[in-house]
Amino acid sequence: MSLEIGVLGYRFMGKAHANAMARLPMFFPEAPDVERSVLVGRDEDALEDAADRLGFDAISTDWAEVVDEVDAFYNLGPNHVHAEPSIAALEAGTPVFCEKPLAPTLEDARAMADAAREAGDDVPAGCAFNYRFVPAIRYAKRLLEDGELGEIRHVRGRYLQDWLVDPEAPWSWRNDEELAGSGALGDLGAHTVDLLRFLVGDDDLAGDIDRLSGHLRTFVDERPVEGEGGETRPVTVDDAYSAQLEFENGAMGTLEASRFATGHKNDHAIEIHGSEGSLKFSLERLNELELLRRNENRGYETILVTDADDPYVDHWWPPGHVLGWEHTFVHENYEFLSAVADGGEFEPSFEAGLEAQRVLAAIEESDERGEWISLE
Ligand code: SOE
Repeated sequence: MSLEIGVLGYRFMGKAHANAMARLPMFFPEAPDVERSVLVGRDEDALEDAADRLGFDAISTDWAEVVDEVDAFYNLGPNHVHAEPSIAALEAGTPVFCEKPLAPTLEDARAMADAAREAGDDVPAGCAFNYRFVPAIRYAKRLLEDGELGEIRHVRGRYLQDWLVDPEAPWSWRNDEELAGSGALGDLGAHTVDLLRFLVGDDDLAGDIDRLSGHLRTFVDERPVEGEGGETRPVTVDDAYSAQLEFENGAMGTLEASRFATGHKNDHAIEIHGSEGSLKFSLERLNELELLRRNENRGYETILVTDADDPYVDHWWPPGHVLGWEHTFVHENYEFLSAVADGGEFEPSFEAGLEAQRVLAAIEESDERGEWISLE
């Protein structure tokens, strides 16, 4: 029997997840069978067109009619529609996979995590932090868990894009606090915060973030509305943020993201330094991990994470036949849908989404108050 999937959202993320579901039977034959049953949105014509292209059986303009009719509900809409439909689905006992950031506000994220807790462990509620599913990131996690880097001292993460560097770039929901919650902070920073928590958040590594200081900046306050003959709308979110972190074990962290980093399109990079070694990862070279072992005194070596025994790689091509960004969606869909079929748990969960949101909210609070904020 196939799992029937309802998906809210048919643009960028709708396409990424629909593509992932379509790839599963070919490359992950052990994944449960899924049917792209119903695509949800507001505009019927656009929905019809998208459903055709993305392989959905039906469309609906009312998520409330869908959430308890399907075996899993994907919430891939803008941030301001994350909470209500996801909570309704969980209340109906339907597993939910929600795009990041979990919600526009900490309050919404808390309500979503509460709903997930109440739904119980056999109703997976996942937050789609896809970068956890890069093979090189899984490889890095294994090294860290095996203690290869020793005591963690420095953790660095930056996520740079440049699609708003032109002051005439059009206004979108991503520029609006009501709709998005925050700007570069939530959209990009959420990924980095989650990735660092995934990699070094264990108690025997850096542990939780204890306290932080944050700084936000909006460079362009108003943007033209596309096709509206000169009308502009205010930008009410950050274009860039930076933060300093202190971890439980005393490690220091620095974070940064921007939509104004000229020339950088999707440059997400992580660096970790421990007493025994260092590692570097960049999304722009996502098949590689750079590792330095202090005792070997040879500088960084580049590990190509494309071997059959590397995480997820055996499902794809022979060694050296590299993977890309879209594969991360296939991997996370495989894990999420397997959890749905087995009634098992999925990580990153809504709880992980909430933990990331707590960090984002503290960064905003620190910026507003001009002081360090404790997360305890
Ligand atoms: C923003 O440009 C964006 O599409 C994010 O929303 C995604 O989460 C990120 O993976 C790529 O950039």
